[in-house]
Amino acid sequence: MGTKTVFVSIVGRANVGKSSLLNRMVGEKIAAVSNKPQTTRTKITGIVTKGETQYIFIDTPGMHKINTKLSEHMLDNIKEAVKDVETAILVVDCTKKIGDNEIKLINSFKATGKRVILAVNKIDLLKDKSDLIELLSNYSKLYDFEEIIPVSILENDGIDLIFKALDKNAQEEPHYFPDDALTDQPEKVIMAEIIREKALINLNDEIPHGIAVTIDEVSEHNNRNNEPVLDINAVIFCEKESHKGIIIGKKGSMLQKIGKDSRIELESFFQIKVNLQCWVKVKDGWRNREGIIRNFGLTNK
Ligand SMILES: Nc1nc2c(ncn2[C@@H]2O[C@H](COP(=O)(O)OP(=O)(O)OP(=O)(O)O)[C@@H](O)[C@H]2O)c(=O)[nH]1
Ligand SMILES: [Mg+2]
Repeated sequence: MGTKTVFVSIVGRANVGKSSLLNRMVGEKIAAVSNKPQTTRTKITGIVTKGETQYIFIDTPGMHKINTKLSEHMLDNIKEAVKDVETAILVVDCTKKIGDNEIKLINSFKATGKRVILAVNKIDLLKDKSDLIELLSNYSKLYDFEEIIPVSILENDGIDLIFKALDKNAQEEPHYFPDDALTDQPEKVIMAEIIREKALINLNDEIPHGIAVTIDEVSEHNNRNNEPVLDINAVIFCEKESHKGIIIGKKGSMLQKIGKDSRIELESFFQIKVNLQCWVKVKDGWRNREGIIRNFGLTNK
């Protein structure tokens, strides 16, 4: 049997559901998802092999206006993902009008003659599906999309149609990853992202954007019942002393909640008991400090 491979960038403005789509396609939760814009900060690769075809997805940060050094790196990641890959999925939110971010992305497709599938997401939010017709027609005037597919990633509606559309773009090539691979992210990055997602989900307002998580130590020991336990030492960084207080919460309650939610997902992902220690530290205005951004692994890889 010949093997086929297709590389696909997933792009779109913040909060439209790109990482949710990645997780759906891969069939496992590998990318952080939250209702806060700019959840994703780097390129995240998700891999699915179905029969002869390997699909390699590159999730990207949401397209946005630059406001920090970190966001410059995030935009570089998007540019590179559009440039390097022949096929893209543009994800848009069906409840939002076409905006500058969509226009910018479409212009970059035009410059490279990209093959693009338009996934019009969140159709579960529409009471009247006829509202879609005008939006789909407006998008079709902007670019010669290979296909325009209304989807609800939340309700797993239309995902099979995206796979079908991608099959047309698969090339006769060897598979780049083992057939059971899900992602190329190192385990420590997956751990840090799970914790950052739980912090994003639990915290309000401006704090989430200033959070970074590092995993300092991972080791394994056997508990009294002789079961293996993964010991994880994590640090949640924030930008201000006042934010540290909020992340820790009254009598440590917020940090406990973030830690508990994280532990449950870590145990389910890694299929092992987890003992998680989370610390909170301040790094003043780190999102504008190049060296720290680099240390956190958030520069363009
Ligand atoms: N109602 C509805 N919500 C959805 C759907 N897909 C995703 N969402 C929600 O939209 C929010 C954003 O989802 P993400 O997958 O993090 O979006 P993203 O495009 O990766 O966002 P950034 O990484 O910030 O650019 C989350 O609260 C999701 O649960 C959908 O089909 N319907
Ligand atoms: Mg995302």
